Amino acid sequence: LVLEKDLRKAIEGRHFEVWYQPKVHLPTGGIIGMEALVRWRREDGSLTPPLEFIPVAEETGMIVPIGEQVLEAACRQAKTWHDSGYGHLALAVNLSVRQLAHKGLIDFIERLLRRTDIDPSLLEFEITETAIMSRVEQAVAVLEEIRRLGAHITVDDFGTGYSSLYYLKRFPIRGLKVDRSFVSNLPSDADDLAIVRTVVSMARGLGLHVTAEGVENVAQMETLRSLDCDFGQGYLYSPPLAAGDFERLLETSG
Ligand code: G
Ligand code: G
Ligand code: NA
Ligand code: MN
Repeated sequence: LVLEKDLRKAIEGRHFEVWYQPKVHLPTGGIIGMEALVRWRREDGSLTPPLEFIPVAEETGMIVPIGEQVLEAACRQAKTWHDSGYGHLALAVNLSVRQLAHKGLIDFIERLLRRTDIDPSLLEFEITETAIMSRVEQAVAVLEEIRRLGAHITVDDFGTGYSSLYYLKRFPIRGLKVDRSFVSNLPSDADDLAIVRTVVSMARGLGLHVTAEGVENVAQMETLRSLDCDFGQGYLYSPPLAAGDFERLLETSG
């Protein structure tokens, strides 16, 4: 309850920060974009990670205004980076079940795209398969609206939830993000190796991109490259960074 009350105040005061983790093109190692990840800056200056407040925000519906603040800040930041000559960086933003169910979502995104004037095709929403499957018909309608606006959808934490191969064919998605639990024991775990190889092969056949998350070492990276995985994200490249630090990373990675 204390957390809930503090969260309400944080929404009013806009006490959230957006941090960015680079997404890397595995064959070349170049940064192609970033995932926006929310953090809560407390009054004592400390930073509260999403896992400590997203569940409550989700239960109470507060994820809707928080998500709007995150999306707005991230789009403005992406626009600033594009205008500063950092290239066509893709921006990935997470969407939860409650946000998908919120009636105002599409209007909000549409207005935001107009206000910030960012290229919609550079905006990508990460949605877990669990969120999609929790109310399939409603989710499909929202995904189709997002596509109509020119933005893209990636299935997050792929392989961990309850899902159906049927939706990969039917839903307007661009890519799959292989959950880090399948990446962490590469290359020694033969099962994980087979799973990632199969996911990549299936994705190829369906015309989808594959991103591996949780890439922490060179052996994992090389294995993912040899499996023809498109993109990687993880501590090997960089942890999530505050905007200023991310900008320095862009400068040094040229
Ligand atoms: O940044 P970190 O790895 O601690 O994030 C933990 C979890 O919180 C991730 O699963 C991520 O998807 C989720 N998360 C982070 N930022 C956001 C956000 O802005 N909106 C939503 N809905 N989830 C987020
Ligand atoms: O899928 P999700 O949106 O939860 O992923 C983002 C979360 O994963 C963030 O909380 C981030 O801090 C965490 N993360 C990012 N890279 C790595 C990594 O290489 N290893 C591990 N264990 N966690 C990571
Ligand atoms: Na994500
Ligand atoms: Mn994930």
